[in-house]
Amino acid sequence: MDFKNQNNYPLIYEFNGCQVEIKSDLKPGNISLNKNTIFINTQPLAIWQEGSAYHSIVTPFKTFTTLEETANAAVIALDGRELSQMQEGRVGRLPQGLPDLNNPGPVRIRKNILNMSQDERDLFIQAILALKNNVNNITFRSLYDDFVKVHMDTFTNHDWSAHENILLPWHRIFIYHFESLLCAQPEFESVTVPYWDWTQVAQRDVLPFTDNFMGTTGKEDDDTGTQEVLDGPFAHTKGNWNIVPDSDWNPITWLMRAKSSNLFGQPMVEPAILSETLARENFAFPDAAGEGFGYNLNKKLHDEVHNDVGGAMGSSASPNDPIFWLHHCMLDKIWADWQELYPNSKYVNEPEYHPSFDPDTTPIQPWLDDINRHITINDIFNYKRLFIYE
Ligand SMILES: [Cu+2]
Repeated sequence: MDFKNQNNYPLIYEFNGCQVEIKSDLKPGNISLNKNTIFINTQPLAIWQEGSAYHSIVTPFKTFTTLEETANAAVIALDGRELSQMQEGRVGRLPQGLPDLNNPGPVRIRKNILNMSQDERDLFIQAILALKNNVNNITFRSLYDDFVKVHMDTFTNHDWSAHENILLPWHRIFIYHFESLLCAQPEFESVTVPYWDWTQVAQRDVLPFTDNFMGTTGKEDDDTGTQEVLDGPFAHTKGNWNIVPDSDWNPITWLMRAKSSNLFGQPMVEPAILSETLARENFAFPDAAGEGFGYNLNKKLHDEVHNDVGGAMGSSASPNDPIFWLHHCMLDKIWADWQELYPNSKYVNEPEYHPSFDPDTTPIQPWLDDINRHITINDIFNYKRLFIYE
């Protein structure tokens, strides 16, 4: 172990017009987020160690061997911007690239993962990895990670109602926006987000839990609770899937899922629960059958699959697990099926949730803020001009 710097701390110096202060050395291998060691212009820089390498929240994909290198790289990357804005601000700004919904282009066809060819599934994976590698030089996050951050922001912006009153409309536009970026990439024009029917029994080596699609479960004999997914394209060990810690999120950089005993051997949602949900004609409760379709779907189907897959999927940063898109696409398909079953159906506010939404006028956030696009529930209620389910 190299303790040669130990006597140099605390250390204060000027670098590129910034004052850098390094208060003390860090104990090697400390995986938790540290905001007490490096300060840039007196603001704490969130850093962590993985093995003997240092990372900082400003340059999460880079590794450094000393605290000075870590601090200096952050100063260069900030390029005059304030650290507090980078770390705590709206770094999850939505990327551009959502089509004008009045002029959306060709209708996209979304498929069941079981009905895709292996080439189509490979292309979907490659398109995701390409977004993950497309690092935005404003946010220092990849375009993929911008979507993760926006999803995290829904839990601190309750007026967006993304997991309450407008779970389905919010995620419909969220998936559509993500899909728009996937297929805007030149080699991936044919890519759409597919759906995973989780009323089928989940099994190892059965889609989506295969080594060439989503990978399988978290590490089995795991006393340390790392829950690390070790196979598939999103295994951290393959080098393509580094999860970006957030300054308020545990700095786990690998994809986590539950163990196989939680995942496999039964359907995540019993088919009977899906049919009971589709039998609810009213969107909101209460109706004659009790709770309405929207509430049932949110509390039973939606939550159940997030919790069963576990790990990243059980957190506010659930899009860190790409299975998120397959799950939410399935929920959206169920909503589409319900719309077919009850053609006169409308979106109705759930009485227990606030704020309430006027489907014609209330803008869905954060699209209005971020890309100055006024999108209402009714803009996406008629989904067939945007996409259909095959
Ligand atoms: Cu969500």
